[in-house]
Amino acid sequence: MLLKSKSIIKSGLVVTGLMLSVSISAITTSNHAYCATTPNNTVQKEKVTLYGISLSPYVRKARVVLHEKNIQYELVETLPLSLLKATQSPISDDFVNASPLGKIPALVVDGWALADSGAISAYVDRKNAQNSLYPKSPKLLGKTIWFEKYGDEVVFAVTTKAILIERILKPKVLKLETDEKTVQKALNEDLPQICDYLEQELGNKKWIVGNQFTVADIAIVSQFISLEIVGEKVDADRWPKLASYINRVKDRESFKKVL
Ligand SMILES: N[C@@H](CCC(=O)N[C@@H](CS)C(=O)NCC(=O)O)C(=O)O
Repeated sequence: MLLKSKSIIKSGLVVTGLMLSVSISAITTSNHAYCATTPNNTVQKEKVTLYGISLSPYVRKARVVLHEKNIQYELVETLPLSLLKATQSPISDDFVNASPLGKIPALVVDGWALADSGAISAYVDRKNAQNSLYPKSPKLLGKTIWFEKYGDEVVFAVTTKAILIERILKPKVLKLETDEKTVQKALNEDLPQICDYLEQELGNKKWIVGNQFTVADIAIVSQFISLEIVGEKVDADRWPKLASYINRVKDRESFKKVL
């Protein structure tokens, strides 16, 4: 549930119905506190801050995990360090201290910092053991990490790096030209391979690993959202299982809260 929003959006991008706020001028201008009750309805005592922007699929993944695990957090909007420098935007010491590589997301819990969506997801999941996003069985756990990495690395390289960054970040934020050749190759050659693989791996399963919703589902679908942001989507006639899987994952309350 959104409790408060004192956001002053410096640069807003409205793309295919999704409002994406990219705050370039100052990270402190846009803070959102998200509230969740803890599993036993106790008040959460720790202050949890997540640094990043909603446009980032890794930030999306970390936010969905926080919502899945009912952790209350504040989103402090910041671009990664490389983009803060490129756009000559103010750089916050708090963010730099929280993210050794200057990447987003980074999490701070009562002054203790952790970067990387994978590390954050594992930490958040262990904090609240109910409804774990990591299967107990060693084999299923192994597959979960495989598909999480597949989303973070392979799907990212196509849907986010070659498509979203080219079509949105480069022209709108960096004032650079889109490399349309890269976009077309990603859409017509690389994406179909990913869709073929996932369609086959899904079979008749509800989720990508076993019959349990896991961090792998969050990682994969977080990257497919990048496609939708640029107005593209998975062809449901060609990949019906994958298309309905993406909708099923997006239908979870946790995803609805961040989309
Ligand atoms: N493995 C990291 C990747 C994070 C990442 O690459 N985030 C991008 C934003 S989508 C970033 O900060 N890029 C800036 C850069 O590489 O300098 C994670 O899972 O959090």
